[in-house]
Amino acid sequence: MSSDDEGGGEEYLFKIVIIGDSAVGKSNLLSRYARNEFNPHSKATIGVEFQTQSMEIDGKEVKAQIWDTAGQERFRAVTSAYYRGAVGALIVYDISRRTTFDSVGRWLDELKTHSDTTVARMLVGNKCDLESIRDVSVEEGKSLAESEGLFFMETSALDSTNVKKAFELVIREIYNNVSRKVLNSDTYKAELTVNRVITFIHKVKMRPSHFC
Ligand SMILES: Nc1nc2c(ncn2[C@@H]2O[C@H](COP(=O)(O)OP(=O)(O)O)[C@@H](O)[C@H]2O)c(=O)[nH]1
Ligand SMILES: [Mg+2]
Repeated sequence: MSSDDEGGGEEYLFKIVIIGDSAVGKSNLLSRYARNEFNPHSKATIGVEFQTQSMEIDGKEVKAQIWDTAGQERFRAVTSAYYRGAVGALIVYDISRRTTFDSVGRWLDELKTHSDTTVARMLVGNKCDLESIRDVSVEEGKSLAESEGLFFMETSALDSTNVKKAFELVIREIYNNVSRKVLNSDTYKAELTVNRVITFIHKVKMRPSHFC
């Protein structure tokens, strides 16, 4: 419980999932964001893992519970439990490996199949430090994001480019949609009063793009 509770503050908890092919840098994006760490040696994660990271928006504590796959993506076996309740998603590919970009459509389908609510989605072209061996252009990433209605950023978990921005943009978007919804609905107001923790999301409206 946050200290805010005594003062009647609201608390928000949003589940965000990171998906994409194996070795695109999902685990490193999360460790860079949550702990400012980078691991040059890819390690298979054991068990489903999430990390919780807080940020303050409008003076309120907003917590993101960010889930990382346990390496099941290698076997195309990410379970529905992984997606359950997610209100945000980062769909990651590696700009130096085209096959990982080709898989984005499949990941979007899977996300859609398993989510029961609208999800704030961001397409992430990771490893943008590898400019010399780039295999997917910025334009291609941008145009896919536009056609699918996704936010888009290129990131580098290695040199930290845009990592914080990418996560925070998704978190803010979820928050904005929730507060808009709350403002307009007595049901949501009641829910807020009773539970203090809400995990809802409404439609994504803006699509700012950021590049390396
Ligand atoms: N050059 C570069 N390598 C990265 C970056 N992010 C991750 N890697 C490397 O890519 C490999 C796979 O990363 P990992 O986070 O385990 O990928 P995951 O399977 O998607 O979780 C590791 O060797 C990382 O060190 C990045 O932004 N730039
Ligand atoms: Mg991983």
